Formats: sequence, structure tokens, C-alpha cells
Amino acid sequence: MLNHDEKQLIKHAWEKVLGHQEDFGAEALERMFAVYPQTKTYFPHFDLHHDSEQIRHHGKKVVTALGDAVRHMDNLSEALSELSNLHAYNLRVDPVNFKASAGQGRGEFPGVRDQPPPFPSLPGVRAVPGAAGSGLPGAEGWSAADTVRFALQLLSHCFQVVLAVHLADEYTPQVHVAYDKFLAAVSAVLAEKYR
Ligand code: HNI
Repeated sequence: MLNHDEKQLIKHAWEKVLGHQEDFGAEALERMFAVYPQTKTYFPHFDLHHDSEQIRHHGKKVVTALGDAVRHMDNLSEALSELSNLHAYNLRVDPVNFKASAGQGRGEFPGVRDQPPPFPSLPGVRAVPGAAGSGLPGAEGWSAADTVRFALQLLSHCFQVVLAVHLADEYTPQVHVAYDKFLAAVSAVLAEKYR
């Protein structure tokens, strides 16, 4: 899927990420939570305030895992197999179930409830007829797997914004294309075991 030149671009650009895994990861997560507050539903156990230790710590883990993926671009499925298992478990949380339990001791996450619905349907995101109520709050007709795939797209997008901010002129359209494909491939593996 990624051609030789794209792999080179990804590896080269990643050198600029090294040493900043925690900062870049925290920034990507903060952007995701700010821009797409629905994603907070996956992190009910986190302190999601600005500069929270948990966000920084988690951001570092996420970007470190992406670095592993960069080193194993030819074998993503195998390299990310454990992470894929873990996400199949972690991300099975149905946000609507969360919503239903909000106010019963689990509703203390600012901004999670009362989010404006719904995500517009996007190309490549399959709406499942009859699966109403299983999407992110308000996203009727989405299966829980759809929401996970979409959440992965949102984080990928936020991470690309972070790369663009920090790499500036070096984040050329060509590098952008390469990272778009790479993050889509990583996301596909992370969603693979989800059912
Ligand atoms: Ni994700 C845990 C990597 C996307 C929700 N995630 C992890 C861990 C890594 C990781 C690494 C820690 C594993 C461990 O502790 O052994 N996550 C990644 C990567 C991506 C990604 C590389 C995509 C680029 N994760 C997402 C998305 C969501 C998400 C899109 C939901 C919006 N991840 C989680 C949750 C956990 C998690 C929830 C558990 C967090 C915790 O510590 O409780």
C-alpha cells in the first residue's frame, strides 16, 4: 500500500518526532478531546484537563507505539497485534451505554453529555441500518465498530495537525499523503479484531 518513496518520507519525518513523543502525543489527544468531545467517552477514567499527567502519559504511549509501527511498516499486522487485541477490548465501550449511565456516578466528564449530534456520514464509514443507538451519542445508525473506526480517523487527523504544526514546511503535501496512508493502515490494524 505504501510505496518505497512514501516509506522513506515517513521514516525521515519521524526523526523530527523523536524526543517529542510525549509532547506531540499529548497535543494530539488534547486536540482530539477539544475538537471532537465525543471521543472523551472512551476515557471516562482519565483526567482530561489541559496538561493532565494522564494525557501526557497516554500521549507518550500512543506516539511510541506509532514509532514502533514506523519501524515495522512492512509488517504492521504482526507488529501491532497485541495493541489490536487491547483496543478490541478497550474500545468496545458503547458510548451510548456510557450516556445512559451518566448521572449515575459516571457523568463527571465535562462536555461528554449534551454533545451536538451527529457526525455526518463520511465516505468509507459504513452506516449499519437497524443498529440505531450504538454509535457515538446522536450518531444513530452506527455500529460500535463504526464509531471506533471513526474515532481512529479523528485521532489520526489530530496527529497530522500536530505534525503539520511542528514540521511546518517539512510537512509537504507528499509527506502528508504518506502519513495519511500510514495512519490509515495503522488504524485498520487497530480496528481489525473489533467486532
Ligand atoms: Ni489507544 C490504550 C495506542 C487510537 C483509546 N492505545 C493504548 C495504548 C497504546 C495505544 C500504546 C496503551 C497500551 C498499554 O497500556 O499496553 N491508540 C494507540 C494508537 C492509536 C490509538 C497507536 C492510533 C493511532 N486509542 C486510539 C483511539 C482511541 C483509543 C482512537 C479512542 C478514541 N487506547 C484507548 C484507550 C486505551 C488505549 C481507552 C486505554 C487507556 C488506559 O490507560 O486506560
